[in-house]
Parts: sequence; structure tokens; C-alpha cells
Amino acid sequence: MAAPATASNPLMHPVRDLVGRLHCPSCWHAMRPADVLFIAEDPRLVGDPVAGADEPLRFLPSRFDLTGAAIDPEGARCTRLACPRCRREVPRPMLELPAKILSVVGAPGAGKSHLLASALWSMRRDLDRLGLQVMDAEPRLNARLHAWENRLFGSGGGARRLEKTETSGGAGYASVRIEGRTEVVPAPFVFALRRGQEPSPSSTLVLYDNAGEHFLPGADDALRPVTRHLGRSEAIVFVLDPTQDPGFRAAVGLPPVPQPPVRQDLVLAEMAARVRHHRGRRSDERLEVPLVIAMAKADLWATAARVPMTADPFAIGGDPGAALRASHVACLEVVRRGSPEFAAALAAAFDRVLVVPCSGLGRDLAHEPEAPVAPRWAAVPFVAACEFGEEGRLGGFRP
Ligand SMILES: Nc1nc2c(ncn2[C@@H]2O[C@H](COP(=O)(O)OP(=O)(O)OP(=O)(O)O)[C@@H](O)[C@H]2O)c(=O)[nH]1
Ligand SMILES: [Mg+2]
Ligand SMILES: [Zn+2]
Repeated sequence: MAAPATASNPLMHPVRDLVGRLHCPSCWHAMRPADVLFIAEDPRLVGDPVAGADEPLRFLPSRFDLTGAAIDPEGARCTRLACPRCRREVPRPMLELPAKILSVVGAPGAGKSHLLASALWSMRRDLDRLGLQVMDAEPRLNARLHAWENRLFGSGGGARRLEKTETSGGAGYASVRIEGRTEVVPAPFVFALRRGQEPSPSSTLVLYDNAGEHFLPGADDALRPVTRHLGRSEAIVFVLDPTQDPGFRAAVGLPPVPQPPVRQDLVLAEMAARVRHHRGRRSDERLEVPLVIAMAKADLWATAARVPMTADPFAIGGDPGAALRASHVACLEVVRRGSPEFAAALAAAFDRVLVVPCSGLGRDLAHEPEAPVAPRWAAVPFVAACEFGEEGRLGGFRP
């Protein structure tokens, strides 16, 4: 809900509408725009008691220049903002636009990172085809994603694979000192989201790429609240890797593999338990948060499973529901045959489910590591998740 900025709020000049309240995308602290800190720009002001010894000082400004930028204690002009609790940077568009949070969940190795990189690459470029577009809210904060996009789609040579997502450390997480104890918070990707014919973005889109290990039972706790976004997300994209499941492999004629399978039905059940916990729901309550099952690595199984992926679901002028329903029904049939326990876990917990076949890479890079990638329907699960809300193109859609 946007509230007008008051004359006493020097954050924005010329005066723009600010949201009344927002949540920090790292630690979930609720704040008003006037509560945010600024990040010092003067090179002498390095070291912050919460953000860390290598981070610039965060401060509550008392001096501003004529454009509304804050002046730090050494006189430098500052425009970057930070959460007053964890002191991680908050992209400025989050103060001006309501946030839409998407949780991306899935077992280790399910294909989350490759799918996310391919999907966002397409959502930056294919406005006309998808009817929706993302732009970096603060490019510096999405640098990790840019590196992935370059790796997969850039013209440089080399293997087109992304590393496994780290479970802690690295650029995907930050350690902060809050009230004398260390807390690990996730680093979000934040975008401005523009729909169809809108002249400018109408919301921000906040996404997280967790390591699959974080979704295994017992892996999230108060000092490492890296999956707490499940309590606030407007929709969830669960990346299901059918090629990790022996029953599914048999159902689509893939040869068995020696590795012990990850029980993806248990990952789903654990996720449902965390969603309930963070939203204060009873353990027998079914969840109304829309769930998109991104059935990954379709290059390996969709043809054998006779799942249709030809019609472009979000092609302008078409009915996205028709193409999505056809592939949903075909996928669900394979899930029921190959992994009845997953189908049961799904039916037990969620009211609104859409299953979407997709492939972030479009090919098996284990055999041709430097071949160009050819994603198929990579953005479809994410666009569907964005459109599942009341006001979206799939608002009334029941698959
Ligand atoms: N054939 C095929 N393989 C894929 C595809 N997407 C990912 N893979 C492979 O699957 C493996 C795991 O992919 P990731 O994207 O790293 O999986 P993840 O879910 O992010 O895994 P964690 O970071 O461990 O949680 C990699 O070896 C990829 O090459 C795809 O669309 N098709
Ligand atoms: Mg990953
Ligand atoms: Zn915070």
C-alpha cells in the first residue's frame, strides 16, 4: 500500500510515493522507509559493527544535499540504503514498490541454479513473448546472477556449468553480528517487475537461490534463517528433478543409476511444514499459497513421457491456461505413475498446484560441456508463479 512521502521525509527528492512499510529481504525485519540507514561512501569510513569489518559504515543521516542524498560524517554523498537490523543493503526500489517474493525450493542437484539463471535471462529479454519483464533493482546486488548468465549465455568459451550452491559462506550468504551473536542471512536477488503494457515497474520481485541441503529436514535454524522467505512468499516454485527418482526413471524408460535417491517427497513435506510454521498454520491445514512444480531437465524425459511443450503458454493473444493445462495433466500423470509418494505429499498439503515441464539447459552437459545451451520453458514456472495472484493473468486459473 503506497503512502505519500511527507515533507519531513528527506529520503526522496523530488517527492515520490513510498511504501508505508517494508520487510528487509535479508532478515525480514519490518521497517518504515524513514527507519533505513545509509551506507557511507567515504573510503575512510570502513568497518561496521554489525555488517562487518570490511563493510562501509552504516549511519542514520542528519545532513542531506538538495537531491535528498545523505551526507556521511566525512562529507561524501550517499545514496545506498541498509536495513537498520542486519545492515545489509536494501535496494532503493523496495522503498517505492510493493515486494513480490518467490521462494525457489528443491533437493540438492535438482537444477535450481541453472533454471533460475536461464529463466531470469529470458525474463530480462523476452517482454513481448512473456508479457512481463524484470530489471535489476540494484545491479551490484545481482552480480552473482550476472556471472551465471555470462557463463551460460556469454560468448566466451569454457564449460557452461554452474557450481553447486554453497550451503554457507560465499556470495550467497552474509554473516552479521546482531546483539553479540552471529547470524547468517541469505543474499536475495531483487528485480523491478514490469507487466505487459505498464509504462513502468509496479512491484519488485525478490528471489533466493538456496542450496538444496537447506530444505532437508532439520537444516534451518534461528541462527541460520536462510529459508525464512517461505513464511512470506506469494508463490513457491518447487524444482522437482524426476531424473533423481528411480520410479520415475523407470516410468519414462531411463536406465537406473547407482546413487541413492534423495526423497523429494520428504523435501516437499519439510517445505510444507516450514511454510506452516512460519505462517502460524496448524499441521493439518492445507496451504493456499500457490505452488508451481517446475519439473526440471525435461530434455531428458519429456519426449518419452509424451508431455507436450510446443505451444508457447504466454504467447500474446493466446490463452495461457490451455497450454499450461495440457502439460500439467501429462506431467501429473507421470508423477502419479513414477512417484506416487510425491503425488500423495502434494495432494496432502497444497490447494493450488501447477506442474510445468522445463529445462534450464536444454541439453545434457555431462556429455557436451561446451555446447551452447538451449533452454526450454525455463521462464514459464516463474512467470506462472508471478501471474497466479488474484490480479495476474492466471488469477482465476484452476489447473
Ligand atoms: N540434462 C539437464 N541437466 C541439467 C539441467 N539443469 C541442470 N542440470 C544438471 O543438474 C546438475 C545440478 O544442477 P544445479 O542447477 O546446480 O542444481 P541445484 O538445484 O542448484 O543444486 P544445489 O545448488 O546443490 O542445491 C548439474 O550437473 C547440471 O548440469 C537441464 O535442464 N538438463
Ligand atoms: Mg544451486
Ligand atoms: Zn535486515
